[in-house]
Amino acid sequence: TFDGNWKIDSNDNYEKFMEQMGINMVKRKLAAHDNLKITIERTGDKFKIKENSKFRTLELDFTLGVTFDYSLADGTEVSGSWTIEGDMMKGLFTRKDNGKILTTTRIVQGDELIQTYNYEGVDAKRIFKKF
Ligand code: MYR
Repeated sequence: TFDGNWKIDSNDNYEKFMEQMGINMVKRKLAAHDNLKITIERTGDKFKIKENSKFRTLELDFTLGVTFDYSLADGTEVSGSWTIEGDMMKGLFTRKDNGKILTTTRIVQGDELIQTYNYEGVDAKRIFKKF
């Protein structure tokens, strides 16, 4: 279900979330219009993600339940893992610079992939559509 090519369609509270993450205003403005595209390929417990945005292009692989390192587009480094519960992906990541926790989920509903984010009490959502 997660498989496919997903393109950002809309954001909900994403700027407030980025502010809570400590990202400065100029970067927040740019990131709110990052044209993010994600390609997801799942084979059993293994995922291959291709990420493309105005900021960068990258590919990564991870296995459910196995910790990996990831750098956010602004350079913030996190470490953590994804699991699946029911039809939801749940990610739990720890910032390397301050030890604080960032949680994220992905779910496919109809023709949308909805990703939620939480950091220090602030929630945001990014909604993707297939392309
Ligand atoms: C992936 O599955 O796409 C790779 C792993 C993602 C891990 C962390 C996701 C948190 C992204 C937060 C971005 C907010 C920037 C302020």
